Amino acid sequence: MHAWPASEVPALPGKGRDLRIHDTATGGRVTLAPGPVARIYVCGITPYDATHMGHAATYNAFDLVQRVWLDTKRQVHYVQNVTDVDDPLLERAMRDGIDWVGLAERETALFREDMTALRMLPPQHYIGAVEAIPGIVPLVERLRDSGAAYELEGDVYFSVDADPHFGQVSNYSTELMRHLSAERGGDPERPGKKNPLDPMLWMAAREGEPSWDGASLGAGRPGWHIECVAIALDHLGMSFDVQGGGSDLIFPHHEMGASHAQTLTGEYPMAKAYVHAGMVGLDGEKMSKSRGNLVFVSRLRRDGVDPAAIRLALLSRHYRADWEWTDQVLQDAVERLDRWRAAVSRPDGPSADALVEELREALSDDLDTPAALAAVDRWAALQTAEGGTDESAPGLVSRAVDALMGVAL
Ligand code: 5CA
Ligand code: ZN
Repeated sequence: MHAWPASEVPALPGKGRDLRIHDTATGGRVTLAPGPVARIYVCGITPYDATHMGHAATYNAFDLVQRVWLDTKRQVHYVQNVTDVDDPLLERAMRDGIDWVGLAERETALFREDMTALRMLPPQHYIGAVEAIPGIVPLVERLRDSGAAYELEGDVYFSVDADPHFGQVSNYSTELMRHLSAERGGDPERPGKKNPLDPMLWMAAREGEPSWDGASLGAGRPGWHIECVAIALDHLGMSFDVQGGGSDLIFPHHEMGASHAQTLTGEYPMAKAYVHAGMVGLDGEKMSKSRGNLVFVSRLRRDGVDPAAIRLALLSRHYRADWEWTDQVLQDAVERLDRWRAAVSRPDGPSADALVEELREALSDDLDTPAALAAVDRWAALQTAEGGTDESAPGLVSRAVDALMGVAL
């Protein structure tokens, strides 16, 4: 699959700081010191509806991770998937009486436009589940042949007990895992499973549903977690720097994915940090396609909202917080954008060298965007109140805000 066009990332004077970021697995902060190429996998969309503010907030967080790395003069190797075949997508296509392939293509195209408008950096490898199937089948066969997976009425399940590290991403209790498994696509009640938590690796072809050649597995389609593992291992290998997604992916998705990868390779861990963004809600509930309480990026764009204001709205909340989208959040962002643009449009201003260092410090400190915005606010207020004589300052502020936060002033 093709991704979307990259917006340019201006180079800043000096060098940024190594990223310190909260890791779900250890429950604390880790300092990531990748080699010359930092490696990141971020779970992509299931394309059955348009990009809402929750998605955008999550992708914003992982875009910032990359901008901090780029500022340390590293390269970034970024991989993202598209879950272009899965139960929710097939169910939506069925409900609306439309072709599931067409639905996935249409919503993926819209996602690319939203990401481009928001100046999110594109992945180098943007891979659909369907195109990953030839790589998934041999992995499932290997797991089965090594005894880490088993068949049940034609379907193939992963045995969580095969991984001694199972449970070490989420650190959730068995009871909570069971509850979340039922809620998020698992089938803990199905009779015949070795462990109720075991997730499906390969689903045998069902009447009326699409299926693919699975070699010795028989015709069918892949489970959700193995999809991301196959793509990540293929393009990044083990021990990549960041596995990212929203906090609703901690369990089962990232827990199971890590177990699949660790069992396949005998190496631990799959990722050096498991990083999760908080949930964005609307009217007291998590914004979600299945609940239908959505504010779409594309809708706001059609209504004439500047994408830079949408991005500033996302940046105004810390990525790990759960927060509510409101009209006020957007209104505040629109006003901030106006203030910042007025401040950088003057020919000179107060020196911005210290501001660049403040931004670097805030963002490398677990992506503290509220602190970063406050620092720019202070510079803009000083510019408005007193002005300054540094002719390079307004341009430097523009470049820093773009390079580190993806906001074009
Ligand atoms: N295709 C899978 C991942 S492999 C999937 O979860 N797709 S998704 O379309 O449901 O979500 C895409 C990303 O947006 C995930 O990282 C998910 O955690 C995140 N996300 C979904 N809803 C919200 C929300 N309300 N707030 C913040 N992030 C969200
Ligand atoms: Zn995923």
